[in-house]
Amino acid sequence: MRILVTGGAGFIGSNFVRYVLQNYSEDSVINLDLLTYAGNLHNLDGVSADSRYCFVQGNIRNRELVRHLVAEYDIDVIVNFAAESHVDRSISNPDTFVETNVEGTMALLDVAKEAGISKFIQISTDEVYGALGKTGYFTEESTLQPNSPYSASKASADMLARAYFETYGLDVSITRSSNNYGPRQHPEKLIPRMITRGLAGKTLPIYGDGQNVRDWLYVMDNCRAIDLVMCYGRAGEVYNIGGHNERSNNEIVRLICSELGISEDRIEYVADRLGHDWRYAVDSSKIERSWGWKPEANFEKAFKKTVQYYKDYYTNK
Ligand code: NAD
Ligand code: TDX
Repeated sequence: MRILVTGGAGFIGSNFVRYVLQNYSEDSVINLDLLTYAGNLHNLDGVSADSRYCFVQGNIRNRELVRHLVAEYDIDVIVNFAAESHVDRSISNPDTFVETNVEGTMALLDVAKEAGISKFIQISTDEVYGALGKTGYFTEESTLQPNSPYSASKASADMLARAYFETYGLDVSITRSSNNYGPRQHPEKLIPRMITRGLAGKTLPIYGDGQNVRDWLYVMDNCRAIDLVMCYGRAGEVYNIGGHNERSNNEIVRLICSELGISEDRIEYVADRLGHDWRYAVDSSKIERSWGWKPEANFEKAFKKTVQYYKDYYTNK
């Protein structure tokens, strides 16, 4: 397959590019990424020399460019990771979230439709379902109730993707995963932020009372699931991907203190995020039933490895 990956210089996209090149000797990857503040070509160190890989700097909103790439490289599949992905930034500056996440996805869908692309994977998020209380799980049938400008823009993109399937018959599948952790994540996000601040001797700012819960999924488990959806996903369907691994923010930050050997006194409780979703938890029984996928990472081991990655990356920089 010839795969157009968008946003492949970011966290999940770069892990996915590596996953594909390592596991499929016949496949090639074109990586279209604008290199915003969140894109980092170091995430692709060691990949660039592979003759099956090509990087193009550009905007997913640029239809001409996307059209050209699809024709030039005879693309079979588009996997759209490109997005503005940080909730806090969406609260202070929502415009770019609509531009990239909504208009950008629409441009890709348009080109895919025109070119007769055989598969389009929209990478979405569990945040489109809103927030949970102490009990319950998001299923693929849960109502979309996005609470932040970020999740509202992702939900809008999902609705467009659905409409392109229903109206034009474009073969679109949508994945909605829970919070990913692992190597190559931008240090604005909880886990790398706490590790890098911890290493720099700074405070560890937890929003509110730190009791908010996220369902942590190792990034390579997500890549395996996306690969299954890319190969076997049914047109017009949504697949939830979760880690069965709920942790409060307090628990995560305390674990980081213990891994770094620093005092929990460094934790500082700061003003809460506006509209802060209390709990996310994903029911991924559909993808488990469909193809036997399960999260395989052992959290303790994968978390240790993740902390070590950031320690190495930021001390060797
Ligand atoms: P990221 O912010 O690390 O990477 C996003 C990438 O997209 C960057 O390389 C950036 O340069 C690129 N990009 C941004 N705007 C672009 C544009 N207009 N044109 C081309 N490239 C552009 O994000 P991530 O954490 O890797 O998330 C990837 C996708 O997965 C996103 O769609 C996000 O909504 C979704 N997601 C992320 C998580 C998570 O925990 N990180 C969980 C669920 C879903
Ligand atoms: O400094 C912080 N302190 C803090 O308490 C940061 C950055 C975060 N938090 C809290 C907010 C959340 O409850 O930690 C939790 C995780 O925050 P983020 O890392 O910003 O992730 P979240 O808001 O849960 O969204 C993430 O998961 C779903 C990704 O950023 C999204 O792109 C994805 O869709």
